[in-house]
Amino acid sequence: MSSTAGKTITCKAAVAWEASKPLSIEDVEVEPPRAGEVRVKVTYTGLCHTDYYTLSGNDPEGAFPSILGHEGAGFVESVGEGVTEFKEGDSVILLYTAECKQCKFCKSGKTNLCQSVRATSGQGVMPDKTVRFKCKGQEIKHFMGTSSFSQYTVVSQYSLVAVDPKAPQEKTCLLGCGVTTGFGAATHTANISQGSTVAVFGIGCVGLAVLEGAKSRKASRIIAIDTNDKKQSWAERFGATDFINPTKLDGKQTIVEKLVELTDGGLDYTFDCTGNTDVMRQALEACHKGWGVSTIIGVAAAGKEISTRPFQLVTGRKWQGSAFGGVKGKSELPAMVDAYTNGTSPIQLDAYVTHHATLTDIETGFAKMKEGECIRCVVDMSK
Ligand code: NAD
Ligand code: DAO
Ligand code: ZN
Repeated sequence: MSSTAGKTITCKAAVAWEASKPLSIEDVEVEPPRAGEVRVKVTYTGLCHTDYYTLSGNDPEGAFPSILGHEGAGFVESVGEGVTEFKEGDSVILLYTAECKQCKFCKSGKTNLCQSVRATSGQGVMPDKTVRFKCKGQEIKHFMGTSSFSQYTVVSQYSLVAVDPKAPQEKTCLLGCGVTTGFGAATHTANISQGSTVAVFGIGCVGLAVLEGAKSRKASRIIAIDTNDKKQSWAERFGATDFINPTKLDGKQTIVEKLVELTDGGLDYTFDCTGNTDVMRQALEACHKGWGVSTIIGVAAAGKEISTRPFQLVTGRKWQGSAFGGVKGKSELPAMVDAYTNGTSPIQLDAYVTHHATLTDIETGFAKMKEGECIRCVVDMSK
């Protein structure tokens, strides 16, 4: 048993004291895990736009003060009463989309949206409605049931999965959100079929992973669309056959008209990976009449609504959404990690990491993310 088991651990964490303020590196106290919980030593975490979105105060579920971060990997430090699935030293990936295998949602076989801890994780508390973090005598909220911006975190036993310990956590942490989300949206939610045509709007981490999913399904044409020309070479490297910058069209055609012309009536599958509701509409309307399916992955700003003429749907286009790519974390991530370690994965996981940061300079990492040239910044939580 670890020497820290059963004791409160004091460690460093990036605390979000209030919305729109920089994260503050603090000494935090992390209580031992209670029944059904696991305490994890976080080694690496990716920075995702959702962390920034919540920090900006735009997330209706955002609660402060809190410890953000949801794309994390690490080792189990200790387990609470009744936990048999994990032991000290297990290499794990945190799951902001939990999987309990027992709730109505898990058992339905229709969705990955486990509800076992959803109500409490959305409120920034553990399933027993209390918190495990304290700083300067104040209680600190959890985030998405993960809080990976702390050197130690406590999560529900449903919010993590054990994976091959040989796999490098500085890479596998990315499977905790962006990469799995895009790849799964293509291969699970949309279930792209061989020979089909695909358009991906927004070529960040998520969009690149959609491209890789489409390529793995042998789509015949994969059109990447981004307002940033620098994304062209990225898109091509990840499987795009074409790249369009919609701001560089000659003015005679809209992006929808251009796509419909290029694909003889529209695409079989489109994806929004921007979070922009106008783009979501473009993605839907660029679908082929009768069968085109558009998948929304992007998270829109609070209060935004989508619209289209209902006739777009009456005439056979389908609009759907995807969270965590429709992937069930416990059931599916171990095999995705194994494919990575044995070299058979269709996902170029290493290539997504363009920037590095340390916990102490996590704010620099966020700044890089906002500059638009960063695909993913991975934070070393030990420094
Ligand atoms: P990102 O910012 O790295 O990438 C977005 C890309 O969209 C950028 O390259 C940007 O240039 C491009 N873009 C912006 N406006 C555009 C426009 N009008 N037309 C075409 N391209 C445009 O973001 P990311 O990390 O790849 O995440 C993408 C989205 O997915 C975000 O909204 C994020 O919150 C969301 N997300 C959703 C889930 C989920 O489970 N549904 C999970 C993770 C992330
Ligand atoms: O309500 O059951 C639920 C799940 C809500 C979580 C959906 C997450 C999708 C967007 C998150 C972005 C990345 C963390
Ligand atoms: Zn469940």
